[in-house]
Amino acid sequence: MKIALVNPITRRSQGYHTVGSYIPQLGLQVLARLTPPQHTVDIIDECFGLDQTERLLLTGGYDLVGITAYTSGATRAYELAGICRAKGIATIMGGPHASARPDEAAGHFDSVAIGECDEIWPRIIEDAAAGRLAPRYEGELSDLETTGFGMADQTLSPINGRYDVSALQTSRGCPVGCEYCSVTRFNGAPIRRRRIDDIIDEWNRTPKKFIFVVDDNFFGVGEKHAIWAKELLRQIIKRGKKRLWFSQTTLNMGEDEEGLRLAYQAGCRGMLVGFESFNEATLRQYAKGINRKNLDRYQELVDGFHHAGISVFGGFIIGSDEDTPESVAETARTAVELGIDIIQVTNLTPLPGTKMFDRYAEAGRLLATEYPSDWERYTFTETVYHPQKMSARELDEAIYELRYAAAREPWVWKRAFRTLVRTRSLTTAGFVLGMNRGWKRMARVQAPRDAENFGFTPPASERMQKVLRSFRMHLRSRFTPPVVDAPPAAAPSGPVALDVLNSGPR
Ligand code: B12
Ligand code: SF4
Repeated sequence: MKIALVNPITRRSQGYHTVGSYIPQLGLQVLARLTPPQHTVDIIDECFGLDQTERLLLTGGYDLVGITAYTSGATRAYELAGICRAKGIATIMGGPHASARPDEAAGHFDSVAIGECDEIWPRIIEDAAAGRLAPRYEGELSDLETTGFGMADQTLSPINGRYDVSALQTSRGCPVGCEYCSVTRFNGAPIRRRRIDDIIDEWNRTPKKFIFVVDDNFFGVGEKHAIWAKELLRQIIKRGKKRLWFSQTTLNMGEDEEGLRLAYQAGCRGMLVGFESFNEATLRQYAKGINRKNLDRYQELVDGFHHAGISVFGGFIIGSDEDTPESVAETARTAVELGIDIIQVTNLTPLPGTKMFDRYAEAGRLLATEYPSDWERYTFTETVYHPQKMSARELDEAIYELRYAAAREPWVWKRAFRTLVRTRSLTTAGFVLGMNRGWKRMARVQAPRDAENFGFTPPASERMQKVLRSFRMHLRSRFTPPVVDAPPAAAPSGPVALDVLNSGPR
């Protein structure tokens, strides 16, 4: 059989999700490696654009098209499945959205695979080859150590583009169980670790110099996992090819000096840490106990990463029942003060399959409910529900402004310079510069959609303007010369209410 594995991307936020850098969709490389050798696999990743997909699918001679999808990509996944099915090509959907909404997916695909599919993929292939694809398959949370699952085909490149970095996973699962996240439900609370020898073997076969280690929680929250993670790091130092890398972890890693030192020595230059909020009630609502417990230690923990030479990519989720436009700017301000190197501010988004989605749906607070077409609005760049203390529009305005404030060249350079001072690592500062430039590019690509959404007469509300004025003054007082830059290139030159967008020489 000839198989195509596809990563669909929503049209609405193509730029936001993809321009930062081209990262492999690891699940597809994992399935490719598990495919029996008599079959061939092509990957088509729409992070490189949507234009070619239909032609590639219809002229590629495929017998089976497998599509993964995040929720935001589900609408596009259904569109592609329709195109394939009309031509008689068998289709199967897997990944986070199919796992959350299998019945919906079943209306568009011949078959739906739920959960982790390492173990069942060879059976799916066998069934497809025999023309008896079952309507539904359910995967299991396999023990990665005994089965050896989790290994990806690192050499397989998409047929429609080239990734910038490699992706690799050392463990799956997370015990924290945040209300807005589906990981604990779909990948389990216990952290399941792969064999260290397998990881080193795969590490040494990664084709790129930079690796995104896509673990849900690299360092974990308990001693047992920390001991394992440190042993892994020692083995990478000893036996692994020299690579720089980046991963995701919880805040508590900031207190483990030894773990951080080993991580730096093993090439780690940044960790994505979900701070989400500085408000205790919000953290309680998000069920993010690990952060709530450490709220008064944020500075110490951030410093821990910096002392080891590792930058902090801080994720903030805005729009809780406690948030107001003022608290949005306040969050960004506090993040700057803490010395977060890369600041990601996204709209709270209740995703199907999470407790948060059920709570909001039950309370009738979801705005975007024309499914499946509205799934493409679940991108984290648009408010899809009614916030409590502001309107959805006000929340969008606040985040929109921050997006552009953080997409300004002087800001980007200053973050890198500050990182250099804090971490005393040139490679870490270089990483931060690259990431913040990625955000800048993303904001530019996002500009036409923002223009459509806001008509570039936005942030009109007086309340919002006041908040942003104070945020700008704060930035200016921290960084001299003041933050001044041109508006994003793609932005139309319509009347813009806020000088954060149109100050500067151009
Ligand atoms: C790495 C990662 C990223 C990377 C993505 C890299 C890339 N190439 O796109 C980055 C950091 C860029 C990212 C961004 C985002 N992410 Co993310 N991310 C992850 C993470 C941590 C790991 C994904 C991974 O590679 N797993 C390893 C592989 C092996 O697992 P897998 O993909 O699930 O594949 C297995 C099964 O699902 C199944 N399977 C998957 N596809 C298919 C297809 C077929 C045909 C079959 C049969 C089976 C199958 O088999 C595979 C093997 O078992 C997951 C958490 C998680 N554990 O899933 C979140 C996760 C996928 N991300 C999520 C979200 C929301 C986002 C963002 C929207 C967040 C944001 N604020 O912007 C963006 C959007 C990105 C986009 N492209 O649209 C959500 C998605 C939930 C949802 N319902 O949509 C997750 C689940 C985390 C969460 N919060 O709940 N993310
Ligand atoms: S700590 Fe991260 S991976 Fe774990 S449940 Fe929370 S958001 Fe999900």
